[in-house]
Amino acid sequence: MSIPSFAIGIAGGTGAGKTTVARNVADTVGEPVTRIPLDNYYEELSHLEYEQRADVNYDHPDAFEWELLREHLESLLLGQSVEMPQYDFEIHNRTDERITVEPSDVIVLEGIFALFDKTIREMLDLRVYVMTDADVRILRRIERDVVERGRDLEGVIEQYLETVKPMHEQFVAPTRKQADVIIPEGANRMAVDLLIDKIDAEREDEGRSSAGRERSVDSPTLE
Ligand code: UZR
Ligand code: MG
Repeated sequence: MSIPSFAIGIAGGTGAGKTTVARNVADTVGEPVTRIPLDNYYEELSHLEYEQRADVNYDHPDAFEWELLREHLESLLLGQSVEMPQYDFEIHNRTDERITVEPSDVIVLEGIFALFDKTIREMLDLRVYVMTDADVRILRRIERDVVERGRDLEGVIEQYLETVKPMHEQFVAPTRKQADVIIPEGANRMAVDLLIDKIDAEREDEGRSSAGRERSVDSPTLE
């Protein structure tokens, strides 16, 4: 267990390629990286029926349990493990299991609202916004929801127009102004390399750089 030396936040719209960037950073750092997917911090909704849960606006900041996320990020930054909730998109709810997540040298917080909360932003060393055209994002979103999450096309389109798009414009897109860096497209090798250089420089100060490790950036995947 270690006290993390670097925390990075990766925000951006749905389908922007946040997960790909987070995974590339994790792979390139070479050592275990502690990933915090914001999805795991959707509010517990067991008191609602499935149909009601399906109608929740998951693109609104109120859908998240911010207090728990703040607590967990703070604990990890202090070198303490957390019991992280797990989210199941098929049932629109948290699962019963929690997973023990240990802090490691680098922490990566990833999700549409990774840069939304001021307290959380201040805990991060580097704030990144992945900016990808809306047409590319919706195409990826359709593929992911239909192929991987078993949703029907009409439902995905309706949800996109009714909540995803307006909430993106109102709440997600403005957070790019809170970013230190804006990455065009998820699988942008140069951008990921620059991020790694920055992370390495900070960690070198603490004597734990991963410099010299082989770099690899894979293509975007649907997640
Ligand atoms: P990413 N989301 C669901 O579709 N169902 C849920 O139960 C919880 C979340 C979606 C959410 C948002 N919105 O657009 C997306 N809707 O997950 C964020 N509607 O995930 O950043 O990986 O696309
Ligand atoms: Mg993702």
